[in-house]
Amino acid sequence: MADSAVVTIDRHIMEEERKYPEATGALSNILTDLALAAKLIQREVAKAGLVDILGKVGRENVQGEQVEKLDEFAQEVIYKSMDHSGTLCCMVSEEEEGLIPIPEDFPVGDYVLVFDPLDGSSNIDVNVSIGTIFSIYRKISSGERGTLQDCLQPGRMMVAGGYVLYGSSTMLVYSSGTGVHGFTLDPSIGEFLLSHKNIRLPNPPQRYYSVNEAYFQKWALGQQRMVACLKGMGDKEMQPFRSRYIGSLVADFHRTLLKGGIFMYPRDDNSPEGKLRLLYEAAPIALVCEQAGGRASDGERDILDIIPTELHQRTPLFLGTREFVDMAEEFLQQDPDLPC
Ligand code: P6P
Repeated sequence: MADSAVVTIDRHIMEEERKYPEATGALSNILTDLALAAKLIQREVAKAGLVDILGKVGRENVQGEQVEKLDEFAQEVIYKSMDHSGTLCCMVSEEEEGLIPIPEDFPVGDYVLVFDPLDGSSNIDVNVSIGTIFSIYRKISSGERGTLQDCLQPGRMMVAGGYVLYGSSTMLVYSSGTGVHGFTLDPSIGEFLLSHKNIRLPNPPQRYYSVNEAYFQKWALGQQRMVACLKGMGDKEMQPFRSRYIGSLVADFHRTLLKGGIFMYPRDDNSPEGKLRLLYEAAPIALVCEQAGGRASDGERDILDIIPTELHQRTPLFLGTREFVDMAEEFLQQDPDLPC
């Protein structure tokens, strides 16, 4: 296909589906519905400063975090875009404590949607890029309607995963296991157009490290030594790194995907399992990262190999350029008294 071709996300999804003669079209419908939900969310995010959709709704979500009005809006949009499609057997959301069943009077399907409707929502009021993160699994239980067993699958079982970044432009980036493709929303025609075909982490990478250094004192020694070395404060000659940290996972990862480097959200004394959630933050981002030639680890093993035990379990997260993630694991597993 000529690179100048104008390819909408719907056309791309259909062309991907044609590669699988046995495909029923259900996965395509889910992805198409998610693209529609993204457009509806983007419309509100874009005018957030103008209408009364900023600020908080005065309640906490299951995470104990203040729910922003846009969080609630995004949750509702995705739920209502997906609940009647007959493609899902259940859903899991960052905003809801338990499994979200499909309403009794709606048809059910063979897929599970796990999503964070609006990650980084604490950044909404200051106009920092935020994102929607999603992952899709096949139902593995025998029943018609989804169960916890269907939701607690390792990332390796994901059939598709990705994110929407509401930034200077709105992009939908996803993988269904055959590479990573990015689509940029053209608001003038309301279409996501293929703008980044087969994204690969760059080689050589930009030497960016991305971590919230405010927690330095709470980190394990290996984590402290690594960041000291990345800053040129160790006694090992190392080509210098530069620091970039936005504090919005999708934005920090998207930069890492396009430029290279390493993003880290390590465990610390206050958060022994880290802050980020495995199912709907780390795992879908890890799929995209691996499919683009990178690595995603919890500091000891691949994120996609972790078998979840709880819907909202947290995990430390190190992802980006393969050699940098490998280096992070070495620091974390090394004797802390070794020089950098
Ligand atoms: P900290 C945003 O609140 C978020 O959930 C992620 O998007 C982001 O990577 C992380 O938290 C930032 O956390 O502790 O650096 O403010």
